[in-house]
Amino acid sequence: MLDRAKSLADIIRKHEDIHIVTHIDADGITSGAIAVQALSRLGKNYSIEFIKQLDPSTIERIRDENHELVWFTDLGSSISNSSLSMIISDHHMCTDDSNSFFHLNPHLFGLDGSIYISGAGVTYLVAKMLDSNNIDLSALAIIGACGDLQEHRYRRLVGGNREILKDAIDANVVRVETDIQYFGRETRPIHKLLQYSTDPIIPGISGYESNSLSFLYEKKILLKDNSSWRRWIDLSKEEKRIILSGIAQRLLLKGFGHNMVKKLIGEVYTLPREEVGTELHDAKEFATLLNSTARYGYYDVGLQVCLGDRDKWLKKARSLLRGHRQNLVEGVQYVKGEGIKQRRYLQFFHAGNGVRDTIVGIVTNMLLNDSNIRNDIPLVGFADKNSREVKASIRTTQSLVDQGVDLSVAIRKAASHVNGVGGGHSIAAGATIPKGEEERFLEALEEEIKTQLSSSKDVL
Ligand SMILES: [Mn+2]
Repeated sequence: MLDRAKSLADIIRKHEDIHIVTHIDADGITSGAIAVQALSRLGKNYSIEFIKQLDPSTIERIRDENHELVWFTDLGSSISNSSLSMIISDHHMCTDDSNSFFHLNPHLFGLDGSIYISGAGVTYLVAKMLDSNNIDLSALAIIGACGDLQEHRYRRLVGGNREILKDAIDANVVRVETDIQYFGRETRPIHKLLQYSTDPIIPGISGYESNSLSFLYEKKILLKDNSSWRRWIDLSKEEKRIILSGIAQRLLLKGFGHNMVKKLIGEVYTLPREEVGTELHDAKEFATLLNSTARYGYYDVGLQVCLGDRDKWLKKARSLLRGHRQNLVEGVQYVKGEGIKQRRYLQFFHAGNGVRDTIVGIVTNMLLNDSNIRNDIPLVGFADKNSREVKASIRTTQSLVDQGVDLSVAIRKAASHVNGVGGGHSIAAGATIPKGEEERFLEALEEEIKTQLSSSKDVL
């Protein structure tokens, strides 16, 4: 992969004007920011755009713009043999490895792009090949990886991400600690952190504010320091230990095994150069802040924060974050109100205009992690993209992936069956399909998932 990164760097050096095309999620924004920094440090001219998805009309439009060189980051793996002058640093599943000399992607090396390295990670490798001084950009690659939940499966970054982490530690831009895995260590009041816990769910506490408060009273944990809510980072080692063993006890009492308890603790990545107690100090929280910008069309906001703004753009990002949280809560409530429809091998909901197409994937993931919703079959979420197209997001669990489910393959087949496009990762994937084709799409998807499950059983 490093050799390939070097080839991409060599191509970049031969050009003066480079147009970056990246994705609208946290991994895409950090990828774009790494590319921007690397090019501006080289003194190259650059421009950048953010897109939701790379469909044929977008590729055609970009080709018509006649850029000297286009750099696709965190997307582009689906482009097959186009006449564009381009390089690609992506980690999504790819089907076509022709002309792969300008395409850096873990899948081309037989590596799993959903955990091994992110879009920001592969883009970082190119930046590092351009100039070894770019290792300070490794912090952005760690944020991107966390944005794509790459640390989630093993509670730590592995593979290529681990190598990047070494750079980040050397450059003193990231610090690794072992701590609770719940979201919001830096910014959430402790009872909120427990109330919103999802993986593992704490029986009787997740989802219940009052139970979360009384659990902490019982453990004699002070909730406030003067007038401000204490956060996880404000707790002493001993207080953390008391809370963690209390949660572990509850899990074991309710019959969850030690494997579930083990999930409570893992690596967390902090950014020592950022202010303690802010969203920027924790890689996961930083990623969520970014997710609330470009998904709502505010592309510049997240990008400027990644490029170092800590003033007006950060303020704007924080206000977008509040809106994003609200939209996610409302999205989940909306779907619960409408109900999830069950089929044999999958379940689905159609939010229509009730949930934005750019966050339906996150909402689908939150629902699959909800204690009141089954997770033994994949969940599909539909949301209208416009009057002609529907966005479909599908999420499943690691356990189904281990049993042979590969959503990226399934959704690609099902989408092309109805003249749509789809792809992604084995555990999380998405597609855009024509409106009115939802039922045919679901049938094809369900058939494919059924085949995947039964053929993996044959092997066993
Ligand atoms: Mn990505």
